Amino acid sequence: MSDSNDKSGVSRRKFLVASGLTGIAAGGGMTAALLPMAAQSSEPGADGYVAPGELDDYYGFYSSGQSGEVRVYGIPSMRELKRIPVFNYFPATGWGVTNESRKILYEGLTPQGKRRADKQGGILRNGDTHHPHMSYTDGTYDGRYLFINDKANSRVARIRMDLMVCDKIVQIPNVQAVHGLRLQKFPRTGYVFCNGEFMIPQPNDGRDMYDPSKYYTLFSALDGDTMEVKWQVKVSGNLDNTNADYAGRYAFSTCYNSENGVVLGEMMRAERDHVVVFNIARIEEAVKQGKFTTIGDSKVPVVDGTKGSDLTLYIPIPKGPHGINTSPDGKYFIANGKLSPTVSVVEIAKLDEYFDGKLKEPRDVVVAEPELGLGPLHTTFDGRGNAYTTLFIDSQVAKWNLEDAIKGFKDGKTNPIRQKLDVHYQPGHLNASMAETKEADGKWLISLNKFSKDRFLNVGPLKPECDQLIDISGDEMKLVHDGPTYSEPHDCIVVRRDVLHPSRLYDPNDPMFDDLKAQAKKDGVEIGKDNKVIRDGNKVRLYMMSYAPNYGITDFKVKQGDEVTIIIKNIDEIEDVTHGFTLTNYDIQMEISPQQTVSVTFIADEVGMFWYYCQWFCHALHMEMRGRMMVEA
Ligand code: RUQ
Ligand code: CUA
Repeated sequence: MSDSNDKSGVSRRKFLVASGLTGIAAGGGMTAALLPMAAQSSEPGADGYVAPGELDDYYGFYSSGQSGEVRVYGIPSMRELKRIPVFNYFPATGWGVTNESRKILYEGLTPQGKRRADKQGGILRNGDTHHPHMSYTDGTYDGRYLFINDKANSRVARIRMDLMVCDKIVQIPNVQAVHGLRLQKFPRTGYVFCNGEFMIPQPNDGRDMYDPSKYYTLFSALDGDTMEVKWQVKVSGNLDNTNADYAGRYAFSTCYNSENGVVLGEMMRAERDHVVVFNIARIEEAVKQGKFTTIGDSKVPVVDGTKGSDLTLYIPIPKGPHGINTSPDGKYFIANGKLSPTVSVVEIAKLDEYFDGKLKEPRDVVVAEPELGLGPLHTTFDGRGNAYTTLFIDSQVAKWNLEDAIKGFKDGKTNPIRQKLDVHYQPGHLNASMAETKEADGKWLISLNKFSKDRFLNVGPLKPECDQLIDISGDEMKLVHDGPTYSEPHDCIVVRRDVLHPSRLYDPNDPMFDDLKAQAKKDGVEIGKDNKVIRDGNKVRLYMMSYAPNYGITDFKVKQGDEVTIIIKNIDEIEDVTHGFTLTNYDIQMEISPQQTVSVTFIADEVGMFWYYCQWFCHALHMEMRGRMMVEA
């Protein structure tokens, strides 16, 4: 497939061939002298500078916390390229307005979620995204999908990477606050693993509310292809972050509240909490053998993985562990101590030994526990044996060597710490280029700092976060860029650009348009060929095309109270000529990108003449691209 990031010009193509070679050159020792001049000058510098007109080497996919969306960045320039609406309402594209997006936002909700949505016009309005992760094949990104959690309303969404548009959302039953989310890395995704963070009465129908000793939570596995929840595991304690190995055998989650406390003091009592390891084959076998229950109106099989179960292993970890990160060689995972200055390194091969009965003590799987500094939250990797851990309280990133940490655990003296770099301020997640895959390449690291304080112009009490770009290609980490990000990315992944091949236009044959085509067929209309108004009782369906700078229909009339559906196909085939449809004073606004068909349904309840117009600046005559709806009494 051709790199869809080139422009049509010949010079751009040349550049891309050349930059493709520089990628190889980095690993293969090819000299820059072999490359055309343009390529030499357009390589992003060590300072992360990407010249005007040049493209970044990586995509960054960021969550947005309580903004409920996903953001796409260019790395290393840190330029924001796009916002993908997911759990939020987004007027620019009509997310939450169009029939197509409303179906995605509604159909995967639980019965309780649907009741809530029904009371507020059919959508849940809030989301809290934390953990964006891209689908894998054989341990590295395959560019099919991005998955993301919603802590606020306990959902998981899938984003199609060819369009960078969300295509499925499911609400996870029997849990509150889906927090940690990671994907099966091998042989492919496969499972989407997600943690229910808060412990709740089960079923949560009014029983046991005042008896927290009966609360519990669940670890869930959904199928990334169908977006069905396949099984859930009842656990002891709560669940924070999660991750998976590179062999398709285990998932593991941190727990910061093994005490089952409901107030802060109770949750902090124990010196050690734990990581729970899920033995996937054993869980699948238990489900197959019918060793499960169900909860309330949910049909999802729930197996018992509480302490003592042979489906799980509980590893005691100091104290309130938070992030959990698998090393790109697949050998270790690291649980970050948060309230302990240590991180705990677990050797994944030892999990096999434990489950085979060869190790007796759960702590026997821990092979190192270096003390790094105050408030370790998350760790990332450079693919050269080094790990990088955020220290929230110290406002630093600590670089340390994994093998030295293991050595130091045995000999009591080898110091694994290579460098500590100040970041500004209070870092949470950090992620290095391709570090969540076996192809970690150790070029760039992004530290997502929760506080920016004095780093930017003051914009009032609510300030942006400060995401910092760090060059990790050499022996020393170098801070090269401060980037403000607003409410409030938690995490990001950094993906080599050749992994992705986004479309330039919509494909009119995409199954996403099948529902509209089926309706059109019943109406005797061909979408993209006809401009027609169909009356069907008090339902009116208006089919039209848009092409710069025209709408296929410039006036139509309906009766007050009619249910009106507008179906528009943008028949322009020129890249980036997006149109829109805004119906003034009817609160309707949506995007129509080239070769896309969208629809919106509303009640024509206000009598009078109402202009509709194109709100994406598409043409010199863009202002003139409009029409009138007449609503007769
Ligand atoms: S968690 S700052 Cu929501 Cu990813 Cu650690
Ligand atoms: Cu079409 Cu503006």
